[in-house]
Amino acid sequence: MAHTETLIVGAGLAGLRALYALREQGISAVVLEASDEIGGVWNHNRYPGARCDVESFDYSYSFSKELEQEWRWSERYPTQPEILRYINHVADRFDLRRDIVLNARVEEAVYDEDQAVWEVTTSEGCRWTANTLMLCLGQLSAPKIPSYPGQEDFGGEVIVSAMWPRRQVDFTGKRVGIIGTGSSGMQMTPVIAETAAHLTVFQRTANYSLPAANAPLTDEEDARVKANYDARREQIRNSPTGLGFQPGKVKTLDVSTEEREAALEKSYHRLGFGFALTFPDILLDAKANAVASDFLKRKMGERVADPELRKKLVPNDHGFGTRRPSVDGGYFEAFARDNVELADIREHPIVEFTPNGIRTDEKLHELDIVIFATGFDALTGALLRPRIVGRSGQTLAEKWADGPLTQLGLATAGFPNMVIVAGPGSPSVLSNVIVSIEEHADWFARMLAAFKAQGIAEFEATKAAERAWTDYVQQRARETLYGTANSFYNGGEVKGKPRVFMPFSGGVRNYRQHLQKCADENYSGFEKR
Ligand code: N01
Repeated sequence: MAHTETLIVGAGLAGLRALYALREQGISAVVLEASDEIGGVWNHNRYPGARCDVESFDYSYSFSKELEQEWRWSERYPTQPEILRYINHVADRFDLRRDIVLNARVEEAVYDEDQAVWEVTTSEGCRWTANTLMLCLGQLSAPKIPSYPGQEDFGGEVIVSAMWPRRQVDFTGKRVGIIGTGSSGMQMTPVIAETAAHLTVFQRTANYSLPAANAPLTDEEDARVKANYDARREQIRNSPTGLGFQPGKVKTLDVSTEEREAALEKSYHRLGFGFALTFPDILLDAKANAVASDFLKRKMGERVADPELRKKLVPNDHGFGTRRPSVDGGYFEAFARDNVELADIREHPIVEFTPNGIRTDEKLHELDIVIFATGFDALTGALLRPRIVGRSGQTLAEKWADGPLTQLGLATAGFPNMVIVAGPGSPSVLSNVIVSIEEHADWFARMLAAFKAQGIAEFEATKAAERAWTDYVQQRARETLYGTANSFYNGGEVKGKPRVFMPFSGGVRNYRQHLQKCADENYSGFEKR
């Protein structure tokens, strides 16, 4: 059985960054990665058109000035292959691979209370012990795969967008069906439409989307950003969502209709997600939200010529931002093509798969390839996949049966020496996640170094602290409109999942202040032994 001070689970953006941070603090660490490649979601989501909807300059690590200056992004919004190249470059550049074990899926982690160590077993039967277990398992990394009657008899191919095969999938001459119209489905639709003989998009819920305004990055823009990178990072760290956008100062209904329209129009054309902050109350006040929602519905509608289709493609059952919106590159326009068809499965649900395709209660859609772009068991799904056993034999799944409980989104009582990076209770999916990852990685590394220096062998979130923080997360969420929709923020994406709002909606800057206070108080809310 091998031993390390900290065992990091997952070699995505979080795991690599955590390894770097721990090394900087002189703490030994090993990363266990289930796949045969690093990269996490950027390794698995290789579907056509996959790209990040956060700008390249901001969806990148800030820990190394050299890295910032050396790396040249090619487009405003980075594609999946480019992000994966970046992650691999970072691993090589900082010699991270020597502490990464591939093909090592963690199946079980059991806390040994006598020794104050975690005993970890991988699918290959390898065993590790570690003083600390650090979970870097991602927020949207456990794919949700539906199963329909007759699916096993389908004669074509079924592909899951989040488990995309490494080989080239050729759509030429193929009849393709995409189930799901979240970011993944919306991104791949216009790309697949270009080569498929016929594409059917099966939509259950119409989604808000803004045009991506993607463009190649010129040398001038690259130089301009790199000359002022520190200021840009600072702005990002001090913005509510870690994207650099500051909320407008005036409330939506406090300006004239003309001013309102002009402000929304300006955001719409350039800001992507910044649109939600055009006015400070868009996600807080129902009337303000209705204004922004109506504006976007009009914009989306203008992109669809056919009135019947427009009615279906424009959302009508939730307000903008109450579910995760998309930033798309030609999704609505794709439906103007002769080879693209919308199947509204709210109106005509899928009944079954047949050997030739998918039958709804309206008709049979003949298909050669079906793509499940059906999303994830968000936030808790990946954390609950391994069997994690804390004090007195309690599993994490048992502990979180009614929803996740955390002290500051960092750790949970009954699971000593275990920490979670960018998971529930932290800004996580409501932020530019790389900002949240870096914040946690550095904070945990400093905490573990401090505990090591103080000779502390065991730390554990207190029940009182996790109750107070979890209540506070709920309270902050109640101040917003997030509760008005079913979403993967609140467990609405998986049948039977506890309906609890999971991420911290108070913003990254506010969250950092909580982290700072906790550290300043010698890690209050944790028992130390
Ligand atoms: O998943 P989603 P996603 N039958 O959960 C539908 C990040 N991301 O992979 O809404 C039929 O958003 C479901 O319908 P409904 C980003 O954070 C980022 O697209 O449940 N349909 C919905 O339409 C994003 O938000 C990027 O009614 C079913 C869709 O599948 C998050 O990942 C790119 C169904 C799932 O949408 C998730 O995005 C990609 C069923 N049984 C992803 N089950 C970028 O940075 C689910 N659906 C650009």
